[in-house]
Amino acid sequence: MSDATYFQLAVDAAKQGTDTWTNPQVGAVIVKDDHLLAVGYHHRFGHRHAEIDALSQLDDTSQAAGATMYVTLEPCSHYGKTPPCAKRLAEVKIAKVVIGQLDPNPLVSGKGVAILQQHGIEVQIRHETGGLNAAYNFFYRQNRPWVTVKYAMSLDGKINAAGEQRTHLTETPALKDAQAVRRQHQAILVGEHTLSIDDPQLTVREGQPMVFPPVRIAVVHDVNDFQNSRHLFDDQAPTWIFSQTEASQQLPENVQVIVNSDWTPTAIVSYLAKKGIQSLLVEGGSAMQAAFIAAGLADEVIVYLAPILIGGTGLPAVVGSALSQQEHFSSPTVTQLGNDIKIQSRRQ
Ligand code: AOF
Ligand code: ZN
Repeated sequence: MSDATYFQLAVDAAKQGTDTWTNPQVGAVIVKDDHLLAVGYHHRFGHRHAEIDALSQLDDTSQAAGATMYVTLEPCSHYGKTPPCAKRLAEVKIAKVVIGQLDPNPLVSGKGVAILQQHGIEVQIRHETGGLNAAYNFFYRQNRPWVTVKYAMSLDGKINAAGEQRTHLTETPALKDAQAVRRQHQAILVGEHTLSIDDPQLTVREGQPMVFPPVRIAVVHDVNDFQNSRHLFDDQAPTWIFSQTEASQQLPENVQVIVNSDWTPTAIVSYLAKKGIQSLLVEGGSAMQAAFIAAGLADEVIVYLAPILIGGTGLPAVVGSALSQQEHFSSPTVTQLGNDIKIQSRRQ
């Protein structure tokens, strides 16, 4: 089989790692004399790395001598939660390593390849991600999380009818898809208007329970006005409240209040970067979303378009902050989901 085929097997294996959280999804296969000997992947944050998982599938590690490993990410060089994989590959006498991409994490970047080469291992880099780890790569290259702005709107561009009632626009297939979008982010954010009108759960309720659910974030003026939010203070996920004031009452253990006099999108994103959050989903409301867009901090926009006309003075999608100039996003991906349409477009 070709290099490309073996590499694709490693990519497919990596995708099985659904609980890697802020660690990358990584897959590795071991091949000798054109025979596939082992397939491994990083299963979960804190657990063994893909390379070690693949070695553990061999009947005997002596089989690794002279073999080629195809691995989607540069083998690590550091003592983290596990010892360095690059050294282990040298110990078991792997002859050649075909790597998808260099690791953008400065702890490793280039150092893994250097260790392999120092031990006489042939290294080939494909410069190919296999579609894996978009947020991980973005985070280490841009030093901030990837930001997605997501909303549902009617055919006449409104997210809500007039008044303080939540309007349901999309149907089950789109709602399910929105749950999958949540699953792809490490934090989900709403502003205080959405918090008080929707009392949102901000959890992933479709599919397998998540070992590391996204952090729920609410941006408010005064946390003490929201003690009665039913859902945000439950124990379903960690919750961070970005407030201008301290809480006067004790809050549940999973809730943290972080105080700052002005939680602008820039301040929010740099706080999240410091906390190692690689992806943020801004779910509402329209003023909060407009603020992220105006700050140049929307990397992707996902719109669910529902075949409903609201008319009147309903709340338009993304309203408030003006842009200094028009921004052109990528040619959108359009998906029909039942009666609704999903439109997805990224910053170019
Ligand atoms: C993984 N899985 O298969 C590979 C990783 O904290 P640690 O010790 O688990 O190390 C995490 C870092 O190790 C990660 O950011 C990346 O740089 C490197 N490679 N990590 O979780 C893997 N190969
Ligand atoms: Zn490693």
